[in-house]
Amino acid sequence: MLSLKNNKVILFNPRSAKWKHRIPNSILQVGASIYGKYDFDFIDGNMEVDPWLKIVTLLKTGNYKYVGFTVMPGPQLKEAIPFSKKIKEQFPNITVVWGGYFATNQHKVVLESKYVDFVVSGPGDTVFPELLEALDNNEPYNKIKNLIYIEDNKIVKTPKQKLLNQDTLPKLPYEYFHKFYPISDYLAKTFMGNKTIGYHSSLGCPFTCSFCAVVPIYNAKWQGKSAQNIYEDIMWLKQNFGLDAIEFHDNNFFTSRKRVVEFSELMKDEGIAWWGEGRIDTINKYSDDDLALMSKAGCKMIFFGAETGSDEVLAQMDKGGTQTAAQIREVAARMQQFGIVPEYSFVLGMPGDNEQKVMKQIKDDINFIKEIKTINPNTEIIIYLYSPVPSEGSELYERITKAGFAFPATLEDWLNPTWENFDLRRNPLTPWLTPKMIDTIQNIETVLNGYYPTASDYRIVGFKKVLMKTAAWWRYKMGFYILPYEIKAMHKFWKYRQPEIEGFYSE
Ligand code: B12
Ligand code: SF4
Repeated sequence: MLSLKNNKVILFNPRSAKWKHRIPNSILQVGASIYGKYDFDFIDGNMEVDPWLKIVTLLKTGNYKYVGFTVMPGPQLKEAIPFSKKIKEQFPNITVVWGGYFATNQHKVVLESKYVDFVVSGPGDTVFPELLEALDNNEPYNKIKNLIYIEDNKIVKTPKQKLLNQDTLPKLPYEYFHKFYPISDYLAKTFMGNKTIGYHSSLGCPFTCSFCAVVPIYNAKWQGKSAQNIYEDIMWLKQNFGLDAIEFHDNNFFTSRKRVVEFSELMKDEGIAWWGEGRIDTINKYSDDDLALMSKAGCKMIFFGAETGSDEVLAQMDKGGTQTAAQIREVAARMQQFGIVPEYSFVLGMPGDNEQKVMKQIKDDINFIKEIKTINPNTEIIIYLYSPVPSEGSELYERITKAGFAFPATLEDWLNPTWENFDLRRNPLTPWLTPKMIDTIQNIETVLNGYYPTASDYRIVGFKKVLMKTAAWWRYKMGFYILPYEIKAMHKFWKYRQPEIEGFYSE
């Protein structure tokens, strides 16, 4: 039954990229949960020149009662925070609900701001419609799972829901979404194909890396849609919108070998290219036959959290205990054999006992990255500065708190540009990292991106690539990374897109 006229819902995706954005799967999936039960509008901040005007125009009709925001750390906060504040000031009867990674991991400051009424902590698939129903009928909501709210000045957290069987979830309402924003506007030309879509086939991750935002939300649980179900969605998108490439946005697409092999069998004659994120130790258990099949089925590149070349630091990160430097080398070599590009991300600047140790680790990792490039020059390297995630109670969290690190005390403090840089892992504000260390890491990153420009930015070819490589090669070979302004200038001039910040370059 559709809701009464004045109970409509707005689902808002705040702007996350300057241009060529991904389809906003978070609000699409939340939309699926209320489709047919509530009237709702999608607003994608990425697609609107003035999204606030759009929101306020709808709210002024008096037909709306709820606004749901999906919020990741970083640029999305620039719209999520001021818009929520203005909604509360101008429309105090509207219920504001936040979901997503930032909302969940930073729920305390979010709720203490007083302009967010509820945080949905983790999946919202059954929780969101239940919450709306309870609010609509003036019924208690304290029995609904995955909710965080303030009652009597105290933060209340309801129990966590077991992860649902993803095949039981409703299909994403692509056709309904299409009425608001044409799906074709999200099909991007990337290094993989002319019509690339972002698709999310599973929730959570079975591992517990101590630095990862997924862990406090999913507590080492994972659930994925079946290969058949994913295949059907993809074929539907292919038939209706001509899609020819997919970015799998799952935290860990390759968790179930059986599912990946089944999926590859289904995909092997479809001519669709794909990319996904996985773990080195998991993929290393795949046989050569599996990898050959995946390659045949269109797998072009796999993103791996390589993190560091130190076994000691890997153990400290709690990578599940099985990833080693030797495996990182081995997988780089194996991927080359099957024509799949390994995209390795490294996390530099982890806490150490003293300054010398932190610096030594950074230098060792830089040498390790160069070694990987020698093993497989096609390896894409992504460097992050270690930014802590507040998984309260964890050993790492205790350590960084003792070392003097603290998160912003208010929600609006997150809008400070230094915290945006923190979110983007450009400047982690961690007390054990000196400016010299940050410079060292960022300079090597610039030189590396000069000598080995990412293959995902397919505009950097021909003379651009040659010029950049020439400018960077002597620095790279001599290990001389200081002040690489000439390379920075080229990156700026050619608008080099770092995939880790805004996703793959696309048109
Ligand atoms: C696609 C994506 C992006 C896209 C943009 C997405 C967009 N919204 O437009 C791009 C590439 C731009 C991007 C960038 C960044 N991202 Co990002 N991104 C993702 C990714 C891969 C998928 C998100 C997604 O679509 N999920 C699919 C939906 C269905 O899942 P979901 O969002 O979790 O939604 C469910 C629940 O959370 C909840 N829910 C979510 N929103 C809402 C809202 C309401 C109202 C309700 C009720 C419920 C609800 O219900 C949903 C259904 O169950 C995630 C990792 C992941 N696998 O989720 C990282 C992730 C969210 N990103 C992350 C980060 C850090 C960033 C960056 C800040 C930095 C970086 N380089 O990684 C940048 C900068 C952000 C920016 N520019 O705004 C982190 C967040 C970590 C943290 N500390 O909280 C994640 C978790 C990746 C990771 N493991 O580190 N990102
Ligand atoms: S394997 Fe990846 S997604 Fe899973 S906990 Fe570790 S870093 Fe997070």
